[in-house]
Amino acid sequence: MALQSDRANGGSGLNDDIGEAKRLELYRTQVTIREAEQRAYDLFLQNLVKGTSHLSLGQEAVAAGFAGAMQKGDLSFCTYRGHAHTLARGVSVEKVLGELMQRDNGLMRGKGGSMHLTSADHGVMGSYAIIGAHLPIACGAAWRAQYKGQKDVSVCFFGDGTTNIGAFHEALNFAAVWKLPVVFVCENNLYMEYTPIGDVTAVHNPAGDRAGSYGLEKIVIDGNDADAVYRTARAAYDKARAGRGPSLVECLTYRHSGHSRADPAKYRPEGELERWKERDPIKIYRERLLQFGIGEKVIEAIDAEVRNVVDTATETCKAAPMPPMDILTTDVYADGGWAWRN
Ligand SMILES: Cc1ncc(C[n+]2csc(CCOP(=O)(O)OP(=O)(O)O)c2C)c(N)n1
Ligand SMILES: [Mg+2]
Repeated sequence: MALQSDRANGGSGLNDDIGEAKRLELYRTQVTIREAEQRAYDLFLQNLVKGTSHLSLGQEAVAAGFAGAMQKGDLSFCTYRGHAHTLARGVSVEKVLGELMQRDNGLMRGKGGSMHLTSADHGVMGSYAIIGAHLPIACGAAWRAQYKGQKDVSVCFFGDGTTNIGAFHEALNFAAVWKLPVVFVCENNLYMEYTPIGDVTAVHNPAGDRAGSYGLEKIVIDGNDADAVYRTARAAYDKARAGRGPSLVECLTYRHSGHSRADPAKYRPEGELERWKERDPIKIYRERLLQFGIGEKVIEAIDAEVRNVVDTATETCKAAPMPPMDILTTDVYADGGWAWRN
């Protein structure tokens, strides 16, 4: 199937429109997500991460590319598979791991856990565990920007399975009618929970083939190539800021792990994972950096720095206390309290 990454100039030709500083940032973000996610899994095996968690191993380029093209003030809306997008907006590894480990130093002092990462200061407007729930919410945020004449863009991430739920279609129609500054990003990792998306979907590209229904361009890109993702994101944000309405981008990618921590992913055909690992986004990007003349030493230094950050964060979180019980009665409502009012 032809990808449309060339349309967005996202092929792997040596086009240096991105620049070395941004490329190094895209690489660092992907490695940070990779290392933090692997650590989250190790900590789960040690029974130090409670509750369920959904990793983005293999999907790092989508988070890095879309966040890398955002401006301060742009808003991200994530699913339960949201560690990657939260880290990509600049939330520290310590805050994320601390939250997964239910520690007082966590992003929300351990109150939300893996599936509810939120940091308004970083523009991370929540992680939503109900499939499709956040697409209309992202429309609301974008409508506010349009109404107030503000220039931020709302960016909403979701999976392939989400395209078969009503809220997806309602949100797409609403955003298109109102020409809202919202970018819908489908991470097509080929599977819903355990079901291949192709088995239950009437079209080949679950997001791309539906775009025309809402008067939008079909955009299907290589979601494992951070440059292709970054360029596509930049074009979509420019369009949104110029008042030319929403975009729907389908990123083809693959999760290396199971759906959630409890899933060994036995349902995948033999060899599929190995084939996708040959197109590992971090492997692709290392090669890209080398093509652009960035030395092995620079790349290895980034790898070492990131490992150090993750190791230090892990130790800090292990030593951090659990939150005090009184946080149960704080921050329940916007006024900081918990008292019920009619
Ligand atoms: C409304 C609703 N129905 C069912 C579920 C259970 N559920 C959790 S994740 C998931 C699969 C979602 O697949 P996809 O949108 O492809 O996202 P991915 O997990 O692959 O990132 C389902 C059905 C849910 N959380 N919400
Ligand atoms: Mg999926």
